Amino acid sequence: MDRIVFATGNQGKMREIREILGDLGMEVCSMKEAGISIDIEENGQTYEENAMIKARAVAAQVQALVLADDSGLEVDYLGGEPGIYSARYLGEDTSYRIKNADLIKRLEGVPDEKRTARFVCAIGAVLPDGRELTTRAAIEGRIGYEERGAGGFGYDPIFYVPEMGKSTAELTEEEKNLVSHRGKALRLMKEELRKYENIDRK
Ligand code: ITT
Repeated sequence: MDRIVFATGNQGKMREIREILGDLGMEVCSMKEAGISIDIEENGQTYEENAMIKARAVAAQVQALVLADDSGLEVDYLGGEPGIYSARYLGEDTSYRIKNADLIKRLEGVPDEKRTARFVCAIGAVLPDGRELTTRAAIEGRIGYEERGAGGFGYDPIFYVPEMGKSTAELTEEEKNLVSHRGKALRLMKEELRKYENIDRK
């Protein structure tokens, strides 16, 4: 195995993923870079199901280790919304300015202690021999009162991490990867993969 193809079309995710997987000593390419452009219907009921749907769809097109990420923001006061529908919330093409403003509005008047939320990430893997693996992790936080920070992507400007006193959009990429749902789930996946095969070339 010398190449990982990551089944995502989200450039914000891809930036973080390259950094987190950088120490594997393997080429990490997006599905676009691997020459794959397919429309994948994410009709699973869980993050894990959707991650495996994406990973399997790309694995059917390429001989490589294929990984996929399915993630979302769960707001407790909204019964876990938008959850697995985070990318599709208010429409796939709606700007995050609007999505973030909408969530803040829905939490108007809600006190700090009831603004709890988490980012969740499941990573799915299809190994070149067809074996499948999943990992999952989360980061706990709160929905802020306004957008803060210019880093990250998506809901980062409204996801406030109390212990850090910052939103995830105010963290450097390195800082975010150390604590984030994606950073943790991908590191767990690296551990799983190492158990299966010595893919760590360093
Ligand atoms: P791919 O399916 O192509 O990977 P996607 O953006 O559609 O891209 P998901 O279906 O997994 O991916 O949706 C995840 C959504 O959850 C993402 O679009 C953001 O709205 C939100 N999200 C997940 N992780 C996030 C993070 O680290 N920061 C901000 N928002 C995040």
